[in-house]
Formats: sequence, structure tokens, C-alpha cells
Amino acid sequence: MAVEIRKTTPYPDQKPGTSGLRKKVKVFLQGNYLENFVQSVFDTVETADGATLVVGGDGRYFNRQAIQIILRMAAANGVGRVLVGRGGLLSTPAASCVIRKHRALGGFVLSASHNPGGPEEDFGIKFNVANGGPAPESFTDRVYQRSRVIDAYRIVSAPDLDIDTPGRSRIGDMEIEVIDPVADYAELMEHLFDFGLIRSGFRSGALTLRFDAMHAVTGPYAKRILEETLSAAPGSVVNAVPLEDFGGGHPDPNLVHARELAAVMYSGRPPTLGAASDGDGDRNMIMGANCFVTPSDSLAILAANAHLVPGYKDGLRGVARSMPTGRAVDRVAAAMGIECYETPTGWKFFGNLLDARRITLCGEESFGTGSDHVREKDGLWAVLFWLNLIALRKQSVAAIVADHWRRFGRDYYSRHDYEGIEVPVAEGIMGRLQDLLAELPGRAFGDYRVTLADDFRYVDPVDGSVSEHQGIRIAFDNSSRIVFRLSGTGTEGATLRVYMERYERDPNLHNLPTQEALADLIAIAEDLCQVKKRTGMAQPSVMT
Ligand code: G16
Repeated sequence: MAVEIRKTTPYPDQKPGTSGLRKKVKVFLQGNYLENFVQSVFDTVETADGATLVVGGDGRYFNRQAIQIILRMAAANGVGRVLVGRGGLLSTPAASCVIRKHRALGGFVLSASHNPGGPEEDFGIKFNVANGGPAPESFTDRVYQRSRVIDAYRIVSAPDLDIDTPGRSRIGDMEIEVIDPVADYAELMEHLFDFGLIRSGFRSGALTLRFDAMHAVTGPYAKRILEETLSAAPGSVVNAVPLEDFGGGHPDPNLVHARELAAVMYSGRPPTLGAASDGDGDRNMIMGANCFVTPSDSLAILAANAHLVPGYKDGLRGVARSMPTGRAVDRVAAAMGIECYETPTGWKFFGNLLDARRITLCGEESFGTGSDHVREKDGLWAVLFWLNLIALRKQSVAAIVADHWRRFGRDYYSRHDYEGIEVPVAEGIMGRLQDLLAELPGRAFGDYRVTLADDFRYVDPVDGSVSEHQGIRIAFDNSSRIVFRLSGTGTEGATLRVYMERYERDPNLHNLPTQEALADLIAIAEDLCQVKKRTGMAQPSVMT
């Protein structure tokens, strides 16, 4: 099969963000945009000769076309075998699972996660390495450098392949196997959780569920595992058919975008557990009857109870959270006498800690929780973990949360996002905060005295690599904290994220409305960053 070497010219903007390259579909459709990025990855990988590659995505608009291009380029770059999810589908955690199980060189995961899909919306591509996790910064930096000078890409001519029928086919010497996207992942879940116990909970009616797949990739996984295998009542999984535009919705599992689910959970007869997942299935939102569990609390609760669940019965080696994530899990780690690592935002930073077996569980405030079972965060895994806990403890979600707060205290937590800010204005806000850092320690804002003000710098404890400028941290003497950073996943303008948390030990004060409990910090944050004043926005775009 003749390999064509086609000339191309570089694009200046192919620097991967927090999680891969995310752009408007229109950007990916121009010239050789996708081809340049894919070739830059192949040029960065030492050799793809004869190796196995995994390809799949969240089913959004352009997923299928992108897969056909990647297959033809893989054949031209010497790949021996490609595993493709049927219909082009593979959730991000399932892709990680398949890469690990089949000892692949890595995989292309096609997704812009929780960003909307469709011809006018977003697309994304990310390369995961052999451990199943997102490529580390040292790799993505080299991909970016390559993309700035690339002058040719390799491709073969071949008709489009059938990616909807399981089975094998070939392009030249390269074999393509269309696999069931759910099978390997479902098998892994069965090893981690007590499926028998969860199944009896559903069968007896003690356990009821509403899982909102938001017309994204988790639908087929949730139907198979929750309804078909675990006997959740038919219809427990809603919006289960993946659509190219997610039904026009925003597949972001939070109280704003999963509002249908939230309405059910605050209605007269809510199920025991309410949950939602995002575009590519790596995020999760957990709710109980009249109760929302913050991702930071969820991580802490899973850590505190992990030894009760089969996959973690030997206990945890350590835990980690991203820097802006609430510190509830730190308290659990301290009580257990295990290490708690604080990493920059981005799942890729957990990879080394997991590979070095320093941690077992990790999570982020951005609705991501996971463990050493794969190298991505995992939405459905978190839902199964909660189902297992509820079935075991025979308590409601609200009761489990309240018990946890009684034992460890409550960390009130909220993130305020200001979206679509003009980039120079956002840079001005961050610049002002930088300028304030030196003078903040010791300064009082009412009852809050600053004990630490810095720009977070991470030194990876495993390989010593350094990541600078990972967000502004301002801590106060009453165990409160404010963090400011710019999102690295948006595709238009800039998004300022303001994270606030306050610790409360007194059980009589554990049931205040969150925004009320954080009112002082919200005012201090505005005083410091002046986002409302500088943008004219009266309110955050999203509060979680
Ligand atoms: C990605 C990363 C996460 C990160 C999140 C938000 O998630 O994998 O680690 O927390 O983005 O990042 P930012 O605050 O920079 O927008 P996902 O689900 O979008 O792949």
C-alpha cells in the first residue's frame, strides 16, 4: 500500500490545554488541521511500528470523520493494529482501560468533554500514552513544538472503513478491529465492586436510581451495566442515546446543566441516588434525595469508606487532589495516616503518582474522581462506588454525608466561573493578583487574616518535573481559602474560576446554605480580583 507524503504548513495554535487540543469544529475543518496534529503525535512517539493503537471518542460531531483520517494516517505511520470502539465510541475511562488491557502504545481520544457539540460547537483530540493516561506535559510540549514546524504528513488512500460492525478488516498491513466499547470496561467494574449486593438492592427496591447520560457517551455503558447487569429498573438511565450534538444540551454534569436531574432529586419522590456524567464519561455528579454532594466531599467520602468495597479492601496507599479541590480529603488522609498530594489541575498530573503506587484514589473539584484502576477519571466508576456504599451501609446519601461531616467537619465549598471574558481583561485580573501576592501575607479582611499567598508551583515528587503558575492560592488563619485560576479547557475568550472554601467543625453549623456560609469569602474574592468591576458581570456565569 503506497504511503503518500503530503505537504502541509504549520498552524500556530496547536498547544494542548488542560486536557488535549480543544477547538471549534470549524477550526478542525480547515485545511490539514487534524492531520497536522495527528502527525505531530506520530512524530513524537518514538516508533509506532507494529504497535497497537486505540481510537475512539464521545460520538460528537466530526468524531466519525476524524476516526477515518486517523486510521489512514496510522496505516501510513507503521501502526500494526488499531482497536476502534464500535460506532467510533469509547468513553475516556474505557479508552484508558482498553489501552492498558491490550498493552497498546497509546490511543487517540476524541472529545471536547463537557463542551457542547455540533457543527458550530467544539471538538477535541487527546493522545493517551501506554499507561492509559493523558500524555504528560513533557510529551505534549514536544507535540506542540513539532506542530510549529511540521511540513508534511503521512497518509494512505483507502475507502472509509465500516466502524459499526464488530470484527476485523485491514488497510494494507494494518489490522483494524472494531470492538464492543463496553465489554472490557464492564468486566473491570465487576472486579472492583460488589455487583451481587448492588443487584439485590435494585431487585428488592431498596435501591433506586436515576442516571442522566446527557445524550453523551456513557449511555450505552450505563444501560448495559446498571440496567442489564445490575437490574436497575428499566428507564433508570435517561438520555441514554449518544447524539452528535448531545441533543443541543451542554453535557456538563452540574446543577446548572443537569437541571432536569436536579429537579427530580429535589422533587416529592426522588430515587435513592441521582447521578450524571459528561460528554466523554469521565466526570460524575452525585446527588441523593434533596441533597447534592460536592465533588470534593465525594472524594473524601469515597476515601474514608474505600476499605468496605472489594476493589479497595486492602486500604489506600495514599490520595491526591488537584490544588483547587476542597481539602475534605486531606482530613481523611490525616486521620488514616496516609499521604495526600496536591497537584495542579489536570488529570495527567495524577499519572506519575498512580504509576509509582503512591496513591490509590484521586479527584478534582471539576466533578472528576478516580483510582488506580485506569489512568483517567471515571464517571460511572464513581456512581458504582456510591451504589456499593449505599447498599452496604443501608443509609441514604444525605445520611452518609452528614455522618462524614460529624466525623471530620464540613468544608463548605463553591466554585464561581466567569465565562467569556476578553483575554486581555482576564490577563489583567490575574496580573493584579500576582502583583498583590507580596503584600498579602498578614493582611486582615475583617476576621480573615492571610497566612499564605502564592502562585502554585508543583514539583512532581516522582520525576522532579516542575509546573509553574498553576493558580493563585490565598489561605487564611481560620482554615479558609480562595483560589483563582484561568480555565485551560475553554475554546472562546477566557474563563476565570474562583474557588472558595471554609472549614466548619461545629455540627450545629453544618446545614447552612453554601453561598451564605461563604458570603465573607465571596466578598473578599471580589475585593481581591475585581472581576465584577472589570467585566461588568453582575453574577458568575456558573456556580457549582
Ligand atoms: C479536564 C481535565 C481536568 C480538569 C478539567 C477542568 O477535564 O482533565 O483535570 O480539572 O479539565 O479544567 P479547567 O479548569 O482548566 O477548565 P475534562 O473533563 O474537561 O477532560
